[in-house]
Amino acid sequence: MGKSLTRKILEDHLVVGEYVPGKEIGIKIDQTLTQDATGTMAYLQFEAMGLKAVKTELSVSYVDHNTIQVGFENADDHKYLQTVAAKYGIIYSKAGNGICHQVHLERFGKPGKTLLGSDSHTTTGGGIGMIAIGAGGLDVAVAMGGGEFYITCPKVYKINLKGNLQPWVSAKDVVLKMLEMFSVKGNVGVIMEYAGPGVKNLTVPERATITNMGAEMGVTTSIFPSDEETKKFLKAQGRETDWVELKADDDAEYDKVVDLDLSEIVPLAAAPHSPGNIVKVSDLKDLKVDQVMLGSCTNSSYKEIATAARIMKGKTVHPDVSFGVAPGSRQVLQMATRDGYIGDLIDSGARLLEATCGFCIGNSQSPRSAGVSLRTSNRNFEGRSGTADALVYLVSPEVAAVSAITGKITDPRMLGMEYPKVEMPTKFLVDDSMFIFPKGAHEDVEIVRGPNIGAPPVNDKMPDEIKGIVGIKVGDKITTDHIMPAGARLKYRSNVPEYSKYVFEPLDKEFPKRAMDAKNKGLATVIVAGESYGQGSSREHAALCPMYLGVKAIIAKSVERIHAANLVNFGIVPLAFKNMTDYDKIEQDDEIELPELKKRLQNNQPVVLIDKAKNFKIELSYSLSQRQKDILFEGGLLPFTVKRK
Ligand code: MIC
Ligand code: SF4
Repeated sequence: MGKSLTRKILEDHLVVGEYVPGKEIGIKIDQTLTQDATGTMAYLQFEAMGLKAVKTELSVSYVDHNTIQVGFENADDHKYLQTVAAKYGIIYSKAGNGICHQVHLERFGKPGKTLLGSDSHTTTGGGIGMIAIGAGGLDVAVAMGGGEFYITCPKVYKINLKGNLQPWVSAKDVVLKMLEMFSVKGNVGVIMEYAGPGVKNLTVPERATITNMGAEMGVTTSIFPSDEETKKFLKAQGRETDWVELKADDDAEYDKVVDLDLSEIVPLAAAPHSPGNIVKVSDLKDLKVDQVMLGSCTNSSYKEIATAARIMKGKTVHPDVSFGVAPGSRQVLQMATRDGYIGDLIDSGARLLEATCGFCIGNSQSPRSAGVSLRTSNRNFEGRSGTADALVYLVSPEVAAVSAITGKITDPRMLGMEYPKVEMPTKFLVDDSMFIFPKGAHEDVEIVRGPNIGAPPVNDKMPDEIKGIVGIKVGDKITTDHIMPAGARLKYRSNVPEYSKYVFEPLDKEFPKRAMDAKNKGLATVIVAGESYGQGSSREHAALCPMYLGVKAIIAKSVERIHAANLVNFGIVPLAFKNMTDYDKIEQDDEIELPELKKRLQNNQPVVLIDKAKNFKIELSYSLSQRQKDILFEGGLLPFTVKRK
């Protein structure tokens, strides 16, 4: 039996373990990326490791999330990141240069390499044939120090693409279709490998849209082969020498094969409040729209901005709609300006926004109360837009643009307009002047730390047993946006004591106080949760801040991959109900005990929970490798790594 492309690349990078699906493996990481919101903590942790320089082939520090700069905090972070980059040999991408995933694809992504990024949408790199994975900042810091990255050896699904997209249907609709088929849960430990005759009909940025939103399915990553299209893209970026041909063997073995005919896909939308809530755009007709936002790392490439501009040319944005456009990178902005597209958009009444995450993370452009917002981004979690009761629909750039004109959500095929087919440029405008390339590692560079930069808190070693309270009981599909809100709170990312005041803010504002009171009395806090706890971002603050508040364990029906890894990295034990109905028995504020926790983990015995308040005993399970247990015993990955040195 032949090998999948995933298997070929993973085997090439295997340093610990064997390629056996379901088993833990350690892989070598060639490239890393960070963004500013997760980057400061990643580099503070890297500094704590005491190394002289990064050991990867390439590491890039992007500033793209917190660029609003209201108050000193964001700018303090930027300066810290710039000086750390210069000291340790990291490329620094200045604010204004673009969104990390779009820029990385343009300038650094290389087929066949591994990329680890402190952002869940690092998976975008799969569009260029990389194994590109999102992780917590601490895992990225360890990888920058040359340490291997651990994943569960994946199951690989082949998505066999056939046919070609119809006019007005684009890559966003493909990935929304995938979300309809696979949903946002139940895909942990899977890599989606796209193959088949339809692949050649998708350009690299289109492939990247599809791999980007694999994150919403909860897969480890997604990957496309590296073919003639990939070569064309790299050539147009002046990087033809980075190309290699990569594909699966013809007789490759897969855990599942699913056919997807591109020609059958129609314009789709993800309705509030989940990227998995898929409906046909045609079924939403006449829904009035207040806001349309084009951009984010999912749909902000040159071709997408140009397509929207061609739709808008000579038309006017509906009087009741605010239409914002955020190009994905400075390259996209420069080219769209040069080619007149930005002018066409502005003429139509669009608002030009900075080439950053901006609206997507909810730090600006919040819709009106109960407003309907159409966005080309990848997440529509409740409240993420910054307006608690806004209704956000995720759509393609084509649907976004036509709806900006009509003022209601519109299936573009109904308008009788000719589809403006934009060709991919054969030469991109390459201007790397907003990168600061390191001049080797400089020990004498002074790292600038403004008052917003705090030291990363370190956990104590794991106690033999846990005695404490259930600090909060939450339901299913709790996202990291529920645990650690972003938006206006994002600027506290480098200051854990401050940011910790907002843990679970959208669900229960009293939680931080309750947890701190318990901590001050010497009691641990335990969180009880339903299914798919920790969906969404890679933000390790969703583990780090609870750790700071004294959270020692999470007991859930299930925990998502990146979040589970982050919990272990910060010394919080992820436990699961053995019997799902036990979830119903426990309540918030119950006094509980986990006797002999350490010994039981050590001996592979089920963990026992005693609910002292209600006087019952239940068994809990866990899925932890010996390495993860050792990390937990030390109190987290940072003390574990420092000790191992
Ligand atoms: C997001 O889209 O939620 C973010 C902001 O990009 C996060 C990273 C973060 O929280 O900083 C992600 O996707 O990992
Ligand atoms: Fe930025 Fe949004 Fe992409 Fe996250 S999903 S990296 S916030 S553009």
